[in-house]
Amino acid sequence: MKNKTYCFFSILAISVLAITYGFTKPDAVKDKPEAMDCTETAKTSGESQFKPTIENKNTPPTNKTPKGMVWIPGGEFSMGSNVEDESLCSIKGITKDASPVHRVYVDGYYMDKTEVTNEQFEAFVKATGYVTLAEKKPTIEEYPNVPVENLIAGSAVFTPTPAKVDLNNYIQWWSYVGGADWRHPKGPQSSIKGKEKYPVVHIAYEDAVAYANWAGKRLPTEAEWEFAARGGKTGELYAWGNTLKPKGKFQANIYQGHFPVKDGDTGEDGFKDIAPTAQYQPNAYGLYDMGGNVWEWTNDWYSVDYYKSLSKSKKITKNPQGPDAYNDPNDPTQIKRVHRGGSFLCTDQYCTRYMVGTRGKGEVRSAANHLGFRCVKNI
Ligand SMILES: [Ca+2]
Ligand SMILES: [Ca+2]
Repeated sequence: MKNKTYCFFSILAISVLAITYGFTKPDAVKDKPEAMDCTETAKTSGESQFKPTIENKNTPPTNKTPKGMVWIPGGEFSMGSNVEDESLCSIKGITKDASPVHRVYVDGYYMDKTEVTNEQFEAFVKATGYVTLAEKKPTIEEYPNVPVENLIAGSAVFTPTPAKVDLNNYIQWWSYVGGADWRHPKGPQSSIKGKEKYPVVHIAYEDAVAYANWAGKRLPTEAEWEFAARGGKTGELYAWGNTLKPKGKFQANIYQGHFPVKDGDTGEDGFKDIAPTAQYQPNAYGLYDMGGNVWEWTNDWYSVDYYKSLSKSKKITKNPQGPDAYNDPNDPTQIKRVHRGGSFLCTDQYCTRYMVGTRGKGEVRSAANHLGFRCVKNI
């Protein structure tokens, strides 16, 4: 375990905490979840900052739509979040990187209906012989201070804890597992046999870009991702509306029960782990799993104050491509890009980043078993 932990920090320098929860850990997290003041509805700050979404009118011929994709018209919309709390349990302040809400315009594009699946990624690997980062042994040149015996190929795997734990220390429920990769999501003994329609995981940024290039597609910008996720609606909390469980029914694969305890996930939404893609209703654009299941890479650098800088101009930002450089003051040495949508590990006790306007982030060479992607394509 010592070696694993050492590798975890030294080799991958993984940003799982950043991927999942953000680094700013408030004192409130120290409370036991059952002691928290949990609500059904997220608190938002003041008057709504959202102005109506104005979709473009142009629609390309439907017979031109690439297989497995849908047309996203683009247009003008209010981007970001004014949710005050990270969770529905009064954890303060972590969503601040998604404020203020600001006005953005994006051109139209096609987007994959689902997260990229194992069978899609396998077709790419068969055609190209591509090897993902998680499958490659880290080199001594990359990590001169790490003992050679610790340089093993692998990735981060969610490992439930035997008992309740303080939620301040994410290392308790993430392990660096040698041999974990997209074909072996939980390590060498696991496989993706029969999981062709599940999202591919253990994908680093460069792996996602390589797939997209091969497929004649690209990764979405953060603005394109959010425009699509909102489905033409204005300022709603989730990709499916304003209520977490309309008519008592979950609309996404997230986490219920006590996090991150072994057998803690009750699977009330139908799945206790990762789910096949498209198991819930699509949003208004026909997109599945824009909330939950696996986090999705976007192409933008992560900068904590990017939204603030855009909103200062008071103009509508046209086709934003992200900031010129990454900037996470809590973790300044890590090169990060934006993740969106949350995952099957997001719980209302702790991380509600399945809320459509909120943001995630991850170190570009780090992967995990709750991180995948989907692509877009220009007209
Ligand atoms: Ca679930
Ligand atoms: Ca997703």
